[in-house]
Amino acid sequence: TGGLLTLGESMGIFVADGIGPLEHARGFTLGVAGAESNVAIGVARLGGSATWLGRLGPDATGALVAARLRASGVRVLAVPGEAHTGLMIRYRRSGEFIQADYHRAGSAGSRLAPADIPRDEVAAAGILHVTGITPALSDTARAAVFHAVEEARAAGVTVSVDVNYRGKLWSESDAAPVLRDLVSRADVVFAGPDEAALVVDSADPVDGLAKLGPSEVIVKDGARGCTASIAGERFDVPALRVTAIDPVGAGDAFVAGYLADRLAGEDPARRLRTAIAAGAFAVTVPGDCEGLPDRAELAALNGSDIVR
Ligand code: KDG
Repeated sequence: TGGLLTLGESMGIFVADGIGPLEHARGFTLGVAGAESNVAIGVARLGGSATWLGRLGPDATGALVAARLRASGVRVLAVPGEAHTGLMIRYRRSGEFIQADYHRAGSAGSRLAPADIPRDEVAAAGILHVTGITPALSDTARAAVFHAVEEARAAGVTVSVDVNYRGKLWSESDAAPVLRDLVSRADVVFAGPDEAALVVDSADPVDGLAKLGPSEVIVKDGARGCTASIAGERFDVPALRVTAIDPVGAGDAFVAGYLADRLAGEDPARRLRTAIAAGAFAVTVPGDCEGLPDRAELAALNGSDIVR
């Protein structure tokens, strides 16, 4: 396809309406969560071709995940699993303090395995995108990620990694060596400042990550914008000022913006501007992937030069 191929676990998510302790929540909005599928949706909205691969259970939640991804223009390679599809519950204890319960241990998605990865799909991709969430899910899921990465490298396919450390899934000491190994096999790496510090001990997180091997390192820092080193050139791009409603999914939107423009052959400065704008859109809308913009919306936010 020459487009984006990503793999991981996608889940149903109940997001409590309103703000306060979960015990007082009355209504929930049902959606789809999963960092990798958020990126796939973001790329598709921006006009790129995007495929998501993962295991889904034989249940209504699995059907929901597949249906919502397809409705967003993502090609779904669902590996049938016997276990249940994972679920999350998220609520806002206060306006700024967002909490999540995972119900994903033993899920279909967490049982992803190397045999689930079709070699021809990896070889045909323009970019393989994985995150540091999947290796935390199980030994087989970890093996699947590294297997896909090695297949991509062997086929000359660009490997993109979002470090995406999730403290609810594994400890920093378990995660650090695995994430470092993953980063060292990547061409393109995205990390937050804390994630960079987990992976490398360096005064300059961008340089530290670049020394592990990736030629494109992007450190995203929310409202502070991003710093990057791309083919040896440094970039600092400020964030756009927007009214933040829900920060969840902004990092995925950023990655989607960057990768969509990379697939479209845009230069690094343009990719970063699209990434920043897509992230800005995501924080203005509740939900993990509902706020992801299309090209016309990006142009409306940021002036017509953002649109191709
Ligand atoms: O980046 C947003 C994700 O955190 C969310 O969609 C759920 O994938 C998820 C996770 O594992 O936390």
